[in-house]
Amino acid sequence: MSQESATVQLLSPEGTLLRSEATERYLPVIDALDEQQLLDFHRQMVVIRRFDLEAGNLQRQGQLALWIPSMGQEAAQVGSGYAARPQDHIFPSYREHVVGRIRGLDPLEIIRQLRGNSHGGWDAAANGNFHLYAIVLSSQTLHATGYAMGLRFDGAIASGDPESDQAVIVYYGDGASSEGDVHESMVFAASYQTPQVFFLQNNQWAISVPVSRQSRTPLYERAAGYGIPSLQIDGNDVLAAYATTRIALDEARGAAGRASLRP
Ligand SMILES: Cc1ncc(C[n+]2csc(CCOP(=O)(O)OP(=O)(O)O)c2C)c(N)n1
Ligand SMILES: [Mg+2]
Repeated sequence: MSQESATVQLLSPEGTLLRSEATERYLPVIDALDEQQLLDFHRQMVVIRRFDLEAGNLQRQGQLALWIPSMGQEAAQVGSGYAARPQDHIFPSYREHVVGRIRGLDPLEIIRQLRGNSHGGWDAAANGNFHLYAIVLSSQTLHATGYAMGLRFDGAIASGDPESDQAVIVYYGDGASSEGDVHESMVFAASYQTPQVFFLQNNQWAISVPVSRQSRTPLYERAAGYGIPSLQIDGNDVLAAYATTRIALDEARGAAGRASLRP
């Protein structure tokens, strides 16, 4: 995947699939989906919004210490969540409730954690390799890169079989991208050519600080400085999230041309 400047959008505002030169690269990935899978995308987005509203209400009633809403980020999360293959490892931030649900995590586990009834989370191995939430901003990018380095050292990548080669996806926010941990992660990811996707959800705010104060350039362009290919997608477009993440993860696990690299 090379550096691309236009924002990837596969759905029109009316919800129809855009078939054009700009989208043709992604269409085979979308055309491979059947109607049931598309309905599942929609159902997951609707269900998690309802769950999110209920949890927000519980927090306002004093039943939860904290709630981290996912409203408005459903499409980015559902598309990328379904793009990961079963053997992949997911390192979330603290907002990817529906990604956890897609990987088999009971969302009540998240409620238990934020109610203080569990001491930190769930068993990732028993929940689709969906790792624990990270409240310390960006720390998960280091965990993800370390894990992805391990995959390379173990030879778990680049066999040419996307059904067994493993990859890693890590979620983080626009504010988190200002933390040093992201810089260190990207340096190691590029140096060791890790089988990994950095999925930055730019919701424009880090609590009260706008993204315009965090960066003078679009955040996805920073990746070029590390030698990491990147692109920007419309986060409200579930099909764009699915297709771009599926392709990026498969390129990462395939590690084309990099198999001879050794630590
Ligand atoms: C290392 C660290 N510094 C500060 C905080 C406090 N904090 C929690 S959320 C947040 C803003 C994060 O913004 P962003 O990365 O854009 O993610 P979003 O919440 O918008 O998804 C901050 C500063 C923290 N959790 N960890
Ligand atoms: Mg943000």
